[in-house]
Amino acid sequence: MATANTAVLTSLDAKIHSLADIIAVFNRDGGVIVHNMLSDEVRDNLRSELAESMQSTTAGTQSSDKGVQEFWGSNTKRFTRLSYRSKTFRDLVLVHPLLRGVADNELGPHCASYWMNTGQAMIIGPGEKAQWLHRDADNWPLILGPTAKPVTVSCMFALSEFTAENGATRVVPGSHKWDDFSRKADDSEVTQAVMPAGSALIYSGTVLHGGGANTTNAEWREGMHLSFLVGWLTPEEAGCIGIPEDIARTLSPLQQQLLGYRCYTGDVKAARLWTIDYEDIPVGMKWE
Ligand SMILES: O=C(O)CCC(=O)C(=O)O
Repeated sequence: MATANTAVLTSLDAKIHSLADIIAVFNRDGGVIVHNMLSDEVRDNLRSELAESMQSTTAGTQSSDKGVQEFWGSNTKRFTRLSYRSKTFRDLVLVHPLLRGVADNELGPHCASYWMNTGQAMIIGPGEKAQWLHRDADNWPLILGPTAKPVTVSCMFALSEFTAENGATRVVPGSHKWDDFSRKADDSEVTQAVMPAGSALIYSGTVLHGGGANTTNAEWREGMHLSFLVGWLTPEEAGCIGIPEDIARTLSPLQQQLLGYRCYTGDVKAARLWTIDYEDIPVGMKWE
């Protein structure tokens, strides 16, 4: 007999609930839906600044690796360099105060600073099948496990409405606290982050999740992922290569640091990572 589905994701509202409320649910469930993370105006600007890339990017990967092909999805469009492609992204999403509040709380105790792991459009097209469930911290397997410290925090912004049919992210609430990370989730433990446009799913690097199947005929689910990573680990995206120096020079120190235009220093005596000439990265450096 099939087991009843008991998996639930809690929805809060950025206009009503405090950061402490959001962190409490995030800690309990490993994921929380937050409504009103993006205003209509910000979302419209993001969509129009990213429209050309959304159109011109072809679905699926160019990699010949079968694992990458399957993970990516054959009818899913992905692209990064969002800070280069969109001023609204770099000014209002990359430094989103609520998301940074969650990341400060989750990652702050384990690093001197964290940086962008990746900012990635994840646009799931009709006919796409469900992605395998995974943990974002799978990227760093030697430090993944039930007793490991958190190293990454992720957020999936809904640029269009996320429905059960168009591929809303599948999540296994509570799986960040499992004693055994090799355990497979039962169907009854999986729910979906169904949410209106402008909302976001903020989730732990150790919660099981994956893109949902898109069973619609013509709807593209427009997701925009942003994740942060402790500054002493290598991120998924080469953030600073993705944004030219002439734009980087105009950004705030925080934006520069999140994008990898600053060195990592501070939590261990004399630790200095990601340097040039063993100095902080001088934006606008002359290449001689
Ligand atoms: O598209 C989604 O909803 C999630 C995708 C995901 O988790 C990933 O590609 O790492």
